[in-house]
Amino acid sequence: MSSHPATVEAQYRATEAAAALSTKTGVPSHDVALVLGSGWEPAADLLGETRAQFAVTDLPHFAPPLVAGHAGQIRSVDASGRKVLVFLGRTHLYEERGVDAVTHAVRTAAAAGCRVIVLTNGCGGLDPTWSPGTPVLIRDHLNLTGTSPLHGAHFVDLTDLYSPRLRALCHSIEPNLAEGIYAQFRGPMYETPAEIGMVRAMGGTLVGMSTGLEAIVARSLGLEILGISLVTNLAAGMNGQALNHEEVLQAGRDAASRMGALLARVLRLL
Ligand code: 8IG
Repeated sequence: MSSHPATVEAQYRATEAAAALSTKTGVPSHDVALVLGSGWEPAADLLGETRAQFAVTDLPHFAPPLVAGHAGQIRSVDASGRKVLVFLGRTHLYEERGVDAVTHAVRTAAAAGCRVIVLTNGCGGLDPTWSPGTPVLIRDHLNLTGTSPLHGAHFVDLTDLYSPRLRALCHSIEPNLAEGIYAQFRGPMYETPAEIGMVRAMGGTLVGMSTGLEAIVARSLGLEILGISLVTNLAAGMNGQALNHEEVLQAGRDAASRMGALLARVLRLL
């Protein structure tokens, strides 16, 4: 089956970005991609030796970040010989640049040689035992964005989207790591308490504005996917308090060293 023209174009843009990446970094090919979401950026410094770092906009077709706390940088890290392509920040659906902008980093990572992608995010939690700063492995997702990141009649299987092998590997490091079902909303507003009730009824336990669409494209390109959420707040309506973006960022900073240590150990075992 031939690809939809929009897929061909997205892949062409990714090939151009990957070529510029290898020129800029001097690294011909990367092994693992890591997307660091809200609150995860400080963990980047614990992963290994930084070989290059620059703004995402130094590569073709990347959009500059809109959101405070989303750094918009690309870093090439050598983690004991493993070449890790780190994206500090991402493009979100609510930025209204379209699904191809949201998934350009994923397509670029695949074009750069990555076989594994680690997608992280900051999110709300529906389990009251998950205090702010709790990491949770993503076992599956609910795509509640009303959109798809794929173009045309591209039928992609999403069984075991979030790799059981990689989740088992995380559990070998942290046996008590919780697992959850991530519900992706378009945002940028947080949910209403009624919507959190809907997510709960659907079996969701994490709510956020990223990751799911990226995972779908990663699967379509044959990457193995690990998803890890950092619960930075209790989901709306669960504790009688309003949600505050600055609190969300602070919960991430507070958890950064633990997250960095976890990611560094995961990278070594991949
Ligand atoms: I950080 O409670 C963060 N991101 N949709 N809901 C949604 N996204 C989030 C939340 C949240 N917390």
